[in-house]
Amino acid sequence: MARTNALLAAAFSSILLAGSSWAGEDRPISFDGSKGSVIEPAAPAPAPSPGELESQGAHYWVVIEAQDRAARNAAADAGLSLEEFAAGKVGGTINAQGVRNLRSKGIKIIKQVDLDSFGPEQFPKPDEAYHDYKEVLAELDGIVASAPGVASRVKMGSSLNGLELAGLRFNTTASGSRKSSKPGIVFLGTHHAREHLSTETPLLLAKWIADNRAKPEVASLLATRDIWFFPLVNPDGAEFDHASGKYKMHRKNMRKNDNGTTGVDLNRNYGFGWGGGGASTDPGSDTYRGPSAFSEPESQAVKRFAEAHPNLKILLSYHTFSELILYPWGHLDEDISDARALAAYKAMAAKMAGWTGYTPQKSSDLYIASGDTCDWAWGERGIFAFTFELTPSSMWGGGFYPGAGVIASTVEKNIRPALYLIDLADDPYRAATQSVAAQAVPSTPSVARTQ
Ligand code: 0X9
Ligand code: ZN
Repeated sequence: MARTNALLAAAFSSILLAGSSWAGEDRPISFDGSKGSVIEPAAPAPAPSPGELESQGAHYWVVIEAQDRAARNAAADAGLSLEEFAAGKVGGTINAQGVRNLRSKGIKIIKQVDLDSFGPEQFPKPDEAYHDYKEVLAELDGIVASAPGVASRVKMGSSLNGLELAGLRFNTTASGSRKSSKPGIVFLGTHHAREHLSTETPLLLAKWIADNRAKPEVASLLATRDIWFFPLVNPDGAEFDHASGKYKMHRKNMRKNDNGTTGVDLNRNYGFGWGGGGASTDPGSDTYRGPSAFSEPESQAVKRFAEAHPNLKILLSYHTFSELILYPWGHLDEDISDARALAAYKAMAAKMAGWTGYTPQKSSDLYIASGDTCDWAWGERGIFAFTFELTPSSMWGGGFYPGAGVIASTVEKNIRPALYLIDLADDPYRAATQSVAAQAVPSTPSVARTQ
């Protein structure tokens, strides 16, 4: 992929969150203080010029003061896409109207950096290990060709611009769209355009499964499960984000909104709790929910896919970044009402956190957001649904653009959780009551791309 490397450490060195551990009433993640404190304390935010503010395209990284969950929710309601969490502060992306909303709510902006001001010199190297859209298709074809009788190419639908929502299915008795009664699980990547590592992870996990299909523990899962991977739910946005050779920090799909702005946040567009908190009505916001639930072909495709496969028991949606494992609810403060399911969710999240080092928590403990994939999957379909926020843990570590060096290690640490969930797909409730067989993972898994 002809795009630039992610040495954003340099680009962002002046805008990062202070390195200290979380001190609030809740403690979503720890922060690696060794990376250094890079926010000067409480300097007044430079006011954007009126021209900047009125520009439709104005797009900022901001760091705001947020001592607790209520403050994070207020920021989410203002249109901030919350991405990084540290003691008393949150970092994220926002448009000009959102900045005005923050100010009118009295939320203190510690830092504000115009994302459009980053020049090519801040993205110095090609980052070609990542797969672009065509390379994703080629990689999927290569995996399928390498595992005859086990893997098949599938299509969930088409994006707004007509790109294929392509995927791969592992099923030894049903290929393509044929029905299967085996317990099902689906792995989704890249609802958000700039989160390119969330394409690589499911794609290369699928490759790892194909490459290791003869191992007894993998073979037994392949024989008894219906396993789906769709690594690129938002291909239009992902292509736009990298195609010019300079990352655009674009989050949404490529919908042309009535007011001239671009994009609906696909992870605010699902129809369970749609229109609630933490989702914006401003088309220019990074968290714009869209004009109606499931207004977008990409979220519609996921909906139709889930409806067409009632055997699906588990869904995992990969995002970046912050190294978290999130489970419902996202749109409500409350726990899900099914106590047995909640125990299973917690057991699964804790187990997978142990393997990855990611922090497990209820989504809304981080911040309220409505219309996300997982609330719909759980609330409407009863599918156990997780959001993984992958590496890195901070903007300092590369944020959305951590470079090619993290791909193999991220895939490697996600193999065991993926196999664990595949195993549990027959009865996720047993996570809380039975010890689930630990899946053997070789110490040096092969996760390299071939296409
Ligand atoms: O905000 C999102 O859509 C997800 N995070 S990301 O930075 N990748 O965009 C997390 C959604 C989880 N849901 C809630 N926090 N409610
Ligand atoms: Zn995301």
